[in-house]
Amino acid sequence: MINLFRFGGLLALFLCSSAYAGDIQIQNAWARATAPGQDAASVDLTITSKHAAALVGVSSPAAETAALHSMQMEGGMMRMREVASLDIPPGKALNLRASGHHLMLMGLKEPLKEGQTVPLTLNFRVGKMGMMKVKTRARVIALTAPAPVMGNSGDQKMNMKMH
Ligand SMILES: [Cu+2]
Repeated sequence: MINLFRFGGLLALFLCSSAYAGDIQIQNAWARATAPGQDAASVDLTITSKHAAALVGVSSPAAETAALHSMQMEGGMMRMREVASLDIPPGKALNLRASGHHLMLMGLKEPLKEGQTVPLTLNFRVGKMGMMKVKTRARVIALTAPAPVMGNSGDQKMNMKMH
């Protein structure tokens, strides 16, 4: 039995050995402060992955549950629904909001206040290399603030990678 367990451990290590934490970058994660009585919040962020990957899960100690949502207009109403995974193309910055997605935090343990940060753990499946967890923090902006956009330097980087 002990030998079997050991073999399993080595195998897992081998499968993960070609993906590194720095291969997936999360930038500009933010959420709005919650209004009184609001116990859910949506989070936007930008993901850049060196390898083809898929975002397959999210969690936060600040909320009972967290999920990846898509937003679509249906019959004149904006509807959101949970999606199981989101493909991240290699080497391109993918902004959740621009792609019609957001992370949804549900059952917030405390209201979100401007200036706080919210810890998030994103789970990715990276090609055949297995699962990878990436931690980030979303900054909380004022309820009425406009959506932050990537700075000029970030945009230039994005363009260079796309050509
Ligand atoms: Cu949502």
